Amino acid sequence: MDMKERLEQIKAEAIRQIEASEKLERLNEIRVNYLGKKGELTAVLKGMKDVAAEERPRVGQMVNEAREEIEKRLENFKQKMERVALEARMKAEVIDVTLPARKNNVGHRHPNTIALEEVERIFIGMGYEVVEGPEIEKDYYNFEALNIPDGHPARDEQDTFYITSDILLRTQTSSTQVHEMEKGRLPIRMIAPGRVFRSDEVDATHSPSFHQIEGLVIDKNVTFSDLKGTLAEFAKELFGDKTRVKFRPHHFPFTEPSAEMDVSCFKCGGSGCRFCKGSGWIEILGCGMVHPRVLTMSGIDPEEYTGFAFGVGLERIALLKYEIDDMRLLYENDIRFLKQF
Ligand code: 2NM
Repeated sequence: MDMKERLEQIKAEAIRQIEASEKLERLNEIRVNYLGKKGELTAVLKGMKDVAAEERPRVGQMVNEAREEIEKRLENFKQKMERVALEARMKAEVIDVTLPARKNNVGHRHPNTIALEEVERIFIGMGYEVVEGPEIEKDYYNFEALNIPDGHPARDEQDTFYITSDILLRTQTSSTQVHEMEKGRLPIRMIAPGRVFRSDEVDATHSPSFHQIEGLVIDKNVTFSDLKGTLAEFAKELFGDKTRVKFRPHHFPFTEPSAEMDVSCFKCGGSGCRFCKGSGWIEILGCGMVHPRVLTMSGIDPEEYTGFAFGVGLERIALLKYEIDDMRLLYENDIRFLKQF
């Protein structure tokens, strides 16, 4: 077989192998087998010594042409393989932008939190400070200092969770206000929001743990008119500009005089509806002028200073504002419920 035939054969076999390969690795093998140091074409060059001298340039050129042809075929086939692989990948990874988006279940602020932040915003706007205190209290701060002495019905063990004989879970956040009064920094304008505990059975309007916001203002010359003006403004900001208020005499041990405040029904405007049970009014909070004994016990001279205080249930506000008819919904934290507000 002459040199030309041999080269043609090598080239044809290389091309056959190239076109039959299925992996990039295989192309490298072929490159080594034919073009490498110990490859077939190199072997042909090494056999040049057996070729007549005048033939050598022509044979050398033929070897070079064969090498170039094989290299070109290798490169083309490599590119073809990569193109096919890319097309397969694009097909596999295609994104259908017309599919509906996956739902993102993010959390949601609780109606209590929304209501609390609203109340805080209103009082902060009137210059009040927000103060938090401990949920576990001494009997003294929860009862004694608030003019609820031993034997008072409000201390009834049926209502209060006692931890020891003189340590308990607070039943109201006024304990926080006693701590504040004891500090002796006057005047005071504060609200005390927080969790309170009472040994109640769970139903649509009761829970053993709920939240209160109590307010306290102490300064010289604070009067019941200040109380009325402040709470009327609070009601307007919370329930709307047209809201009217009325005060009914009441009794609390820690205030004298004491009252309950009603707001005109924000649903019917006061004419009477299902929401206000036909009365046109909705009971909203308790309030009064801080009892002189309460001031005295915390080291404030009732001859020099007077004050008013009030307490509202946070859940009550959330239930009213968002028209929720069962308090238990507020404690279940079902996201389908929470995300409505
Ligand atoms: C209420 C009603 C009336 C009240 C009293 C005090 C304190 F600490 F100054 F004595 N804080 N909050 C108060 C007054 C709370 O809740 C229905």
